[in-house]
Amino acid sequence: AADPTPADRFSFGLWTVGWRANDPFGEPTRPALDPVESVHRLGELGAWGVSFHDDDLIPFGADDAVREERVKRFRKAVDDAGMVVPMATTNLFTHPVFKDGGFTSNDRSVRRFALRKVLRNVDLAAELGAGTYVLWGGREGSETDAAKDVRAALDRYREAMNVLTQYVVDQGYTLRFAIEPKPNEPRGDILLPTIGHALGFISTLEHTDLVGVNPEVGHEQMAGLNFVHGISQALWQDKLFHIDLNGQRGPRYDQDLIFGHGDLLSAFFLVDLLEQAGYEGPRHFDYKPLRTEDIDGVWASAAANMRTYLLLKERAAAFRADPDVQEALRAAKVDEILLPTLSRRETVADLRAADTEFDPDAVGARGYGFVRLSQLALEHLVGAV
Ligand code: 3MF
Ligand code: MG
Ligand code: MG
Ligand code: MG
Repeated sequence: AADPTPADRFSFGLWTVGWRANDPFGEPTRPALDPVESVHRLGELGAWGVSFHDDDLIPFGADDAVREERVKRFRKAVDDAGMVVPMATTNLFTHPVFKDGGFTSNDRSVRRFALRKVLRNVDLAAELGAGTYVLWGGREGSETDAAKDVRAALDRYREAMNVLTQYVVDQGYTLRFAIEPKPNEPRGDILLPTIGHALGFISTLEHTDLVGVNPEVGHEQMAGLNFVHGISQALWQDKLFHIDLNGQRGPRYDQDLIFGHGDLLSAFFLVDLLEQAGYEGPRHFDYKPLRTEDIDGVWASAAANMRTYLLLKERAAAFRADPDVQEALRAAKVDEILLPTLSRRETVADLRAADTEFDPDAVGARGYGFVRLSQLALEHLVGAV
């Protein structure tokens, strides 16, 4: 059951396995990978989809002939592998032109160029049948508060989103957009740093129904936040359009570890949540194969992401099915939170009248039994049950 199949809806960015392991202090340790090779290998490993940035596929500034040829080869590889392209995105961060941002650069000509770059790749995404278009604004931000009028930058961000959503409506595309929050790196501070900031921003947009979030495990954890809580709220607001699964060890640089290789307990509860909630989107991995690895290690790392997800899914199902767990959940009143706090037709006066029946000292003295529940989860996770 830990062997992935397309029914599991696992997908990978071309930039993940294709990362050549250059970091701020060191040169690449691996040769470039042909996207066609990546598609075939990922397909053989049981992945269902591949996603891409425009520049992963078509070199920045390539002419139309090169563009057409690259797209054709890629499309053929995806078809031959029996795979799909569930998501596409734009590189608005590598080229120096984007050093002060894309949609929110102080330079208006850069903002116009960024929009043209996105629009062009939105057409390609629609052509390849993608359902989601991700926007990670890695360069939208600042290092000094003297240099950015954040309120105006948010106006420009919103303007860009309104242009893009109106464009897909006008073209009759079925694409939806997903904003990917990140607190910092590469900018000192990035706009829309967390799921919560992004959800607040989205609520101000013209086509708010067409825009959701693409949260990444490590990005929320870089901000010290609980990813399971963030994903829960995104689901609760029907805004979890896509997800970037990976691993991170607390607040530090963006590690992009294999899924589960960071906070494993959080990964367990995340899989439990996604499966319980019936999340139907892609299980997309956005990770980096360790810089120490050769190409065999790259494919081993891709397989490890999927296997970890499936193992956690098995463990989470066993946790839910365990009679001891079910009893512990009841004892901990985990299901009681499903009951509305006021009964139907109960008034504030009725609520007040109930005060006589309530003994705060007695209730305050009662234990909730969360330790037992938490330990049961851990024991299922480590296979002790
Ligand atoms: C950076 C990221 C990005 C986004 C990607 C998709 C390069 O930390 O996570 O990966 O996921 O741009 O929009
Ligand atoms: Mg990351
Ligand atoms: Mg990332
Ligand atoms: Mg990401």
